[in-house]
Amino acid sequence: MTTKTFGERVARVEDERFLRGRGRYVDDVLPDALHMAVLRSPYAHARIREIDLEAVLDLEGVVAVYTHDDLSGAMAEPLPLLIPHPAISAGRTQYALAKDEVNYVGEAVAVVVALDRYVAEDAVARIDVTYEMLPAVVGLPAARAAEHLVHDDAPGNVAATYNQNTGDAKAAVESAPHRLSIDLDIERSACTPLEGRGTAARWDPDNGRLQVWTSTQTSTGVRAAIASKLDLDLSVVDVITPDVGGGFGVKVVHPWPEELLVPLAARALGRPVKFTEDRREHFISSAHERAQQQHVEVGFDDEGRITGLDVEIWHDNGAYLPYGLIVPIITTTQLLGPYKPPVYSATFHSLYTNTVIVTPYRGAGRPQGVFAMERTMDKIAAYLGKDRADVRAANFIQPDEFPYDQGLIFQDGKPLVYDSGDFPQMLDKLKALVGWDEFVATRDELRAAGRRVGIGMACYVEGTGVGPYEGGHIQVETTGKVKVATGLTTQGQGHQTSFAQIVASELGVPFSDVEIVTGDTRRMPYAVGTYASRAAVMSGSAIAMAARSVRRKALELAADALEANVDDLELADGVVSVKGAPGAEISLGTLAVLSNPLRYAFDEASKAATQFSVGDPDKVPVPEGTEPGLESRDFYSPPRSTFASGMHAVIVETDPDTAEITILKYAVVHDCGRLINPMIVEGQIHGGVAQGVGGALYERMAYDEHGQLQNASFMDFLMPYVTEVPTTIDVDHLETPSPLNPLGIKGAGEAGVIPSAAVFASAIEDAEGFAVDAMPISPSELFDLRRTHRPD
Ligand code: MCN
Repeated sequence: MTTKTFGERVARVEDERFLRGRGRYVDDVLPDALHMAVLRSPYAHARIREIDLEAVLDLEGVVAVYTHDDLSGAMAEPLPLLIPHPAISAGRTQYALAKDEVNYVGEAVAVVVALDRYVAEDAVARIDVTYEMLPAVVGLPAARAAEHLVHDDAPGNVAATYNQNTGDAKAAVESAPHRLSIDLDIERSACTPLEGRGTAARWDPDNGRLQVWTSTQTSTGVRAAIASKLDLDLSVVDVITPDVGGGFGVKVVHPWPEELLVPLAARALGRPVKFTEDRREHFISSAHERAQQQHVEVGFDDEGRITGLDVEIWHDNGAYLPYGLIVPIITTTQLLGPYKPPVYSATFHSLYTNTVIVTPYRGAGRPQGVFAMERTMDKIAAYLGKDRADVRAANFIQPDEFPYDQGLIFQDGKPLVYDSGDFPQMLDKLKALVGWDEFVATRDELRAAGRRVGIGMACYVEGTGVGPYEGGHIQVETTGKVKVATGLTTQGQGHQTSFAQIVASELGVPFSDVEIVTGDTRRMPYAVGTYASRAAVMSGSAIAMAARSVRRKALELAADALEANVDDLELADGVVSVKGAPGAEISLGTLAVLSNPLRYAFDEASKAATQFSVGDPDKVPVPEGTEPGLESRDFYSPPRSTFASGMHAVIVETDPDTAEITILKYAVVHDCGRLINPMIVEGQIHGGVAQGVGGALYERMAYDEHGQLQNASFMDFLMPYVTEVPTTIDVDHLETPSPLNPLGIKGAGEAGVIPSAAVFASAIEDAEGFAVDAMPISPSELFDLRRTHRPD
């Protein structure tokens, strides 16, 4: 029996297609489309004096050229600021094509549509723009100094300053038995999905319909933006998300200029148009994240219990603010992790710089918050001469304290309340998994033998499954196959498998009979998207609810057909049977036939409709009050976010000469409530850890003082290879079910990356014996740090 697959390690059904090269990405659709190429600003800050198109218009193969002057109506207005917040004092967003001014290298200035990409790129190179250079503000120190401004109407380069607190933290720190002041620094990094951004569009003038394929995490968000910017009814715009080669946050919600310009050109020209981003464009014109400077004041007692925590953060939001304050709000609210400081205050300053915009990147502000909190824990332990695990344990929220209200407002505007968890048990599991006590006991021996080894740990919580809602539609075909649609998109998370497991288990059908469709507005027009580790909680719950409705309906139909009571029926493996009456059964496929006013039966062998009738004219085919068809559409809206949690530990060895950092052991204990598919969750964690290794040890966006990105290619941006990622990542699960949703699940998609910077800083500091307060720390940075701390 394959029905009860919830919780099983079912192999991912989507992988065979990908492994055989049969994935279908945006660049594979509309092969005969015209190509769009983008002229991007070569300067970080400049006024546009003139755009001369003369050398382009006559070029053979060029079909159209657009600058800001060619845009009208809503398209000529700035792109939306997605999540407004009252604390925003200067909320600037960019135009689809720059108007008068450019604010980062890579900002779109003009587009060319041509017969092929070669011509389009050649034409872009011939556009002659006269710029008047302005001083560029690059990096947080320059933004804070505010000697120059990115936007004239943002004094001090401040987009927003915002405080949340649970009391007078300064006073609490000052009156504490012990106090520490800590300064921390985190660099910019980037998501770098292997497939960059891409959009293709086709306009059907006869029906007035626009079809758009785009590599997005939010097809309905793109659809809404296109409809409003191009002044179209929502119902005439279809957005279809084909396979997406990774998103990691960069493909969420806010419409990219190209996602609007491609449909605009397709409609204007009456021909299909396509844009495919190259790697350099991705680095200089999509989005980055992570850069923050942090100052922590902490007061604590002799046991290491925090009595007051006062944090100030300077957050680099880049040249514009498409996402409002989401990232710094997440940093400052989820910084507290599994701990319960009695008084907490966090202030952040979101600052403009003349660099690529900042939008949530997997973990979205949490890695920075965890860095601040976990560095603080390690420093308290060092100050008191205590074990780092013990100091953490002394500050934990206890299992009997859930639901635990941190007294803050979360990014969704709701109170920050942890729903469930067990941090002491998690710490015990982590220590056992990594061999914490054993390593600490033998560490000195290893060091005496000349080895620089160190161990570190980091803990975090993650608010997952944010609202407002997500939907699921389930339809049983007359063949007995089950078609499921949910509106959010998929980028490699294994939704086709894990959602099918939910349906198989809830409905009582074979796993192999379930087919999942995601991210197609034709199938599910109402949806939000895949971000914030929300798909399992949101779509998973909606799909489960829809499956339960279909199951109810199937049992009612079967009761009628089999002349039995619903209570006497059972549904498994796609067949409803009367308990204890062998042979009294009916398949879901037949019930689907019976639920249809126009009845036809399907012959499995001949694959043909064998009967066709209008049924019994005196009898409605489905129970009274329900719609025809064996199907249901349900939506799930959570009362608030559910909190996943986790703890990571790593043992590292650093080379005394080259400062190379080798990972000897990496261990993860994770709690995402009930596991739908432990193998998929572990895959997500492994992927997150790999991404975290990159962020902690190698990757940074290397801007020069003029705002030119020096490493905008995979030759120079050090993404870790398989040689840098640990071959074994030990994962253990803890399941504290969420009381907030029907399946008891919490999200898992970002978990692996969240504590990486903190856990590596902890371990490298332990190995080297000096403070590691800036991330990333590549071998060359470690080498330099050694020189500072041990000049001999
Ligand atoms: N899952 C499960 N049991 C749980 C929780 C989750 O089996 N208790 C499964 C889910 O059913 C799903 C997967 O784990 O198959 C991840 O679920 P979830 O935590 O809901 O995360 P999302 O599906 O919403 O994915 C978003 C998350 C984010 S925010 C980023 S960024 C990210 C990530 O997922 N980007 C990814 N993982 C990625 N993985 C790939 N391959 N590519 C990306 O771009």
